[in-house]
Amino acid sequence: MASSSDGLIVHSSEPFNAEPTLARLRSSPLTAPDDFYVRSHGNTPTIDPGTFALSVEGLVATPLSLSLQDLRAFPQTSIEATMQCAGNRRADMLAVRLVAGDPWSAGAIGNATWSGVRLADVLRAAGADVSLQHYVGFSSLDDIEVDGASFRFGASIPMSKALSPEVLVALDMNHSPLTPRHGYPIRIVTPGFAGVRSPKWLAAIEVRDTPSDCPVQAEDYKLLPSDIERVEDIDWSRGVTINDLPVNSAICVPAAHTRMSAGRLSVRGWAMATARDIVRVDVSANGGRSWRQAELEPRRSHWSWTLWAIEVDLGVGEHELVVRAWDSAGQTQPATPDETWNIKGYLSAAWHRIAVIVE
Ligand SMILES: Nc1nc2c(c(=O)[nH]1)N[C@H]1C(S)=C(S)[C@@H](COP(=O)(O)O)O[C@H]1N2
Ligand SMILES: [Mo]
Repeated sequence: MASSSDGLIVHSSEPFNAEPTLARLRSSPLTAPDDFYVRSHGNTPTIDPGTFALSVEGLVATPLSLSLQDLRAFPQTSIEATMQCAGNRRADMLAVRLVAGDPWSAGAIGNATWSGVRLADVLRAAGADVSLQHYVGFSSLDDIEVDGASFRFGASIPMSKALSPEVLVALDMNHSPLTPRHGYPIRIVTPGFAGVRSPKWLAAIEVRDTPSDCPVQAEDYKLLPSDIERVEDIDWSRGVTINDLPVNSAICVPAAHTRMSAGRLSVRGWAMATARDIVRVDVSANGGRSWRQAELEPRRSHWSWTLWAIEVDLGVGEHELVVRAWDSAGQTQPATPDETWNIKGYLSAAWHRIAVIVE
């Protein structure tokens, strides 16, 4: 694993996949675009904003072709929302048994203010048939190659989610135009769903009576049962489409394997339960034998993460710091990653544990 000049931890350079260090991630409630993880399946397309047009098609009364100016003429909305990859924290599952995919630490998550047009407004303008049996499909301009097959990125969300006011056709991230790596000139932002349902470099919106048939939707980002232990044995029809994400949390500060002298240590991190509130964050300084509650920062938006902090006193020796979060339904995280192990390493959300050494 190499570090790029801009300081992200790079898992692969082509396609570009990288995450910030956890200390950097925790340094601000709003993640700057340069600190925000990048998960790309293919190239970063160069798109001419002057000629760009978004098409809206499929089960609609009036197909549309919308320039960036047309999109800016719709009512504009901003929403602060956390985006998280379904593969975030995969490294913990990899430590249990081999999994397919990049070994993300706990940094494939970021929180930003997204601005643009409500997807529901665009669908309404096209006279979409908004039956709740329908899906809204998205196709993008990046080229992906997997095992010799080439295709463009595509994904879909159910109509019920597409009509929800938080789902945006976004033009701006933290009040500046999207950067190329994050989808310039436009992307979908689907708060509360895994990042894969937020297509970057969006080219077309299609109202459909079936989910997208792009392999990204049809053959990937599904939770497979644990008896599928090898990539060769994957049968996608046995997988469940991943949309919303389980309650999760991580310790960002201190870094794992920090050495310090005895005394007080500030422990800080993130917690996330997508659409639900985080109601409690427990921290242990003895591997999970006893717990204290961290202080929660007020949640800034219904769709954003909850940042937490706690001070612990540590004597000489090696200590295992652990965090687990609880959501408003009383759900918490599994103690170990083998409880939810799956061959693709998705939804890795076990108690996050780090060792610190006090000398
Ligand atoms: N067109 C396109 N959109 C995409 C992807 C992609 O590879 N191509 N990756 C998806 C995945 S898996 C995630 S987690 C998020 C990551 O968004 P980011 O790179 O802006 O953090 O984008 C999603 N949208
Ligand atoms: Mo992702």
